[in-house]
Amino acid sequence: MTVYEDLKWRGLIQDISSEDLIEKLNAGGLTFYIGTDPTADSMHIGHYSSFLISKRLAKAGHHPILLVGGATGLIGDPKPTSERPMITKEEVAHNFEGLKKQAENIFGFEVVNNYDWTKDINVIDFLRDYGKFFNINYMLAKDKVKSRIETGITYAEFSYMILQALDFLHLYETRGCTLQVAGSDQWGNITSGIELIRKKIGEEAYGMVMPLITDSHGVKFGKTEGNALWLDKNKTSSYALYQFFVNLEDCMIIDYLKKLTFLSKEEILDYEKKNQEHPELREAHKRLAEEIITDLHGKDAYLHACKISESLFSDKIWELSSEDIIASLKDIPNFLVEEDMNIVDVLVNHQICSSKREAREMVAGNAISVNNKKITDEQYTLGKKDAIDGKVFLFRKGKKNYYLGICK
Ligand code: 629
Repeated sequence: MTVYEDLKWRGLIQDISSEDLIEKLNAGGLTFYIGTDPTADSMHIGHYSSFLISKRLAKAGHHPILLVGGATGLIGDPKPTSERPMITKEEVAHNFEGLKKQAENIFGFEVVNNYDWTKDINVIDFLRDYGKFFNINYMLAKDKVKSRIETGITYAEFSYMILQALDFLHLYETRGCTLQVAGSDQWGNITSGIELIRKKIGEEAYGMVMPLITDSHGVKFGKTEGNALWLDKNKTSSYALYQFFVNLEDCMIIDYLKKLTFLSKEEILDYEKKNQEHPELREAHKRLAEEIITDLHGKDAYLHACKISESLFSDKIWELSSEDIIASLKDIPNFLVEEDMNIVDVLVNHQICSSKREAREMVAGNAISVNNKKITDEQYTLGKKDAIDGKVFLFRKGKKNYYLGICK
């Protein structure tokens, strides 16, 4: 398959600005860029799914530039629904450093900062050298702006597309960057840049956008229960990533292998067969987890996450360290447990059960275990001997309710 055919097969192309781009993608040798704004000090799995295109195109012989928007981050790309709160210059600068380091470590490509060339443009020059090329009707027609006319959009966010267009022009003139890539929500910003380059210097530039990866209900990938899946392992553990990947819907897993890994078409079709024949083995899910966690945190981190996942909910939990258990289960309810407490009191004091009666019923009904050991005696006293490393209690109530108790 050609580069373009492979990207199409993986479902990674939603739109291209010109058919001429197809041949150029297949030939290699283009300088392209993809950007992100420093809205937080770590990228999340959504950024990863978009920025992975930089590795794909680099493998195809193109030259990547990654951009972190130290300038655009101060303004805010308008969201379709509402105005972004202004974040401080210090916060943007802090976030910039975090993202720059992450982008370099994960993708290994050059990172540029649009603050470097935007900071020197005064307002008169901005309006004369760039604003003069943007017709208001053109700007109002952009989807993200159009959807905000009713609810209101400030002049700052309205002007954002000019800043991103200015970036593309700057990288075109200084780096021969002829292609910008992004997720589909960036189409309007990218075409603004193509228009500015055409109008100002009479040259043709190109844009390519990918579909935003979602689950089968259209919910953005990684946006589960509000907490983002951060690429920084100190924010989201390898184990938490592992759990996310192995619990993905069967119906989406092959699509995710296409979009998020470098496995070949043959390998992916083989996983499709395995997933159809033995979905319970979750081989496709585990391979997706392996590819991404290895890329992000390294092979050892992946193997460790596997071990924890296999041990945590079985007798093998006693082989894990208390640090591993605490680090892996940051997202479940956790609390400090006094030593030598009656089991019923612990269950009620920490809201595992809503009453002493429920607690006694659960204990008698074989529905309570601590570190994978069933407790059936309501007189039982929980002590350090029951804790992993004398420190950690993993409570399980019923089939799937887990709570983490840490000895005081
Ligand atoms: C200046 C700023 C540029 C080029 C791009 C940018 C950032 C862009 C943006 N991107 C999103 C972000 O920062 O807002 N205006 O969160 C996000 N991007 C990755 C994908 C995306 C996009 O980081 O392109 O489509 C979603 O993953 O929304 O000169």
